[in-house]
Amino acid sequence: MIVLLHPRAVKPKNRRFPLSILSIAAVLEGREHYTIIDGNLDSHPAQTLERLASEHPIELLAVSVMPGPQMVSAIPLCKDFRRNHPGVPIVWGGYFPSLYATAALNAPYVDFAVRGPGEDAIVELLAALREKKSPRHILGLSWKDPFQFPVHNPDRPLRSPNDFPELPYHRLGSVEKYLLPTFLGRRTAVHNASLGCPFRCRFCGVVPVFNGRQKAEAPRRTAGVLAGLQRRYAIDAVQFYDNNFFLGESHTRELADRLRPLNLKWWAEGRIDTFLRYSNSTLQAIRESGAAMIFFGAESGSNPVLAQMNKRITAEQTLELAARIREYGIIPEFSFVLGNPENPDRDTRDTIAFIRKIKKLNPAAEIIVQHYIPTPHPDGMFGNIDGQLAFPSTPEEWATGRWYNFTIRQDPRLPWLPRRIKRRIDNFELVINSRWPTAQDIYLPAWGRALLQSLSSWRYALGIYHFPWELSCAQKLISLRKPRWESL
Ligand code: B12
Repeated sequence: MIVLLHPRAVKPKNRRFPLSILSIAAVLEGREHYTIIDGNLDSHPAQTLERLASEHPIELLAVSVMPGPQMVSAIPLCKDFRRNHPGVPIVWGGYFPSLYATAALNAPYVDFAVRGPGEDAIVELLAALREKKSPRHILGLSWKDPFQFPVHNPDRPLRSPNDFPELPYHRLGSVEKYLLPTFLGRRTAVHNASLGCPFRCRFCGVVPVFNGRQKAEAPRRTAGVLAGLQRRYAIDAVQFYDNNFFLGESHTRELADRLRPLNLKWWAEGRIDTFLRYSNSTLQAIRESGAAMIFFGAESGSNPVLAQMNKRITAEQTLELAARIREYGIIPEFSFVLGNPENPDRDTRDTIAFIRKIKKLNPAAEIIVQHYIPTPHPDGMFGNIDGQLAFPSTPEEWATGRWYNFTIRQDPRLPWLPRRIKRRIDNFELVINSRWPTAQDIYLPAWGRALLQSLSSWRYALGIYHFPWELSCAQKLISLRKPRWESL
């Protein structure tokens, strides 16, 4: 039997379909004897793993590992499993091994690391293990050769999602437990209508994983999958997890037209320039298809900084979009990356001023304030910081407080970001998120919203952000949802 393990990553109320492991399950379905353990649902995954091992011989443990909490959960599970079953190979896939393949392989309990797409890689790895062949030919695989450690096979080209079978949701056991209420609806599903992204922004962790490639699912198939979920499980909303949801206008138009009859509310991530190129009638179609909120990487209010990031948009386009999208009643969620290493002070001031302009044009716009947290980048990291940061060389080191806080973007301790500027960024974030508490927090009571707004309005009006201790206490009391912490 093959065990597909999705270690715990989120709190139960944020549980969603584990798309990564379901994508792997899709290619095994009907061909292999496999089972899924989802640590977001199963609170004792180690026991489940041992129970399964006592019932059936396990041939391969395949683990999906995202940087951060999921990697931290993966370590003890894999360590114990290796100790109890030393002969069973363990493969890691997902963003962690894709970005840090050597660090993953430095763990004695990781034998193989799959970089990038995993559907073909797992099938080929199983065949190589069974035939006792070298895995040298498996694209996107990193592995341990006793004579040359580690071996990074060439990257795997991205294939279209249309080439693979649909996801076997029923193999999750209790599908109901994944369809939880969000601001979009009572039963929210998640879906990927494409994989990868063709842009090469120099701050983005997606570039090294998909290497500037994107492949989309046919709109007919996307709508078919969602219609199936609606029929079987009565979904009423969907969050698209695509890195870059909006493609050519005709593709988006077809998708919108096909989604419309489903009456779903949806959220997705798109590019400002792409969206601006669409005609008014396409924007209307997007709205009528159920778009409630769209996340856009605005990143900065400075054109030279945007150019340095290789973002390929301008600040003027962001302002134009903020105004134009308002007419369609879609909430834009603009994300910013603050703290340009070359001049973090000026960058922070300029971006804060720019965000204030956006809020004037469109007060409903939501603002996500990120510190710039680099990931290795094939074109060189934004801010010319190559060589300034030595990334950890093992999962254990990534799990230490210093690097864990870096990954989860809480306290990244960046050599170029003085504490006082970091504090200014955090304080501004606290003020703006209190002045306009996110519409995404369905658990926030009306009194809580009113309290945050009244406590913060003078600060925002006067531009006084320092020492917002009263807001910090109020947010703790109310435990306001933080979309940034959830990376969406
Ligand atoms: C959904 C999501 C989340 C969810 C996770 C829900 C869950 N699964 O439990 C939540 C909201 C919790 C989350 C949180 C975080 N996330 Co997140 N998240 C995403 C998002 C939007 C989609 C991931 C996804 O499901 N993709 C769809 C599947 C099909 O693709 P995939 O995962 O890449 O899987 C393919 C391959 O990787 C591979 N594969 C994956 N697993 C396996 C396993 C095996 C065995 C094999 C062989 C192959 C394989 O095959 C799959 C099919 O080809 C991505 C951005 C994106 N659009 O990809 C960011 C992203 C992955 N997240 C990221 C980050 C940083 C985080 C956080 C650390 C940030 C934070 N604020 O703390 C946290 C913590 C992560 C954690 N909890 O452990 C980064 C990672 C890169 C980086 N910068 O380090 C991304 C890329 C966002 C970004 N642009 O920065 N996230």
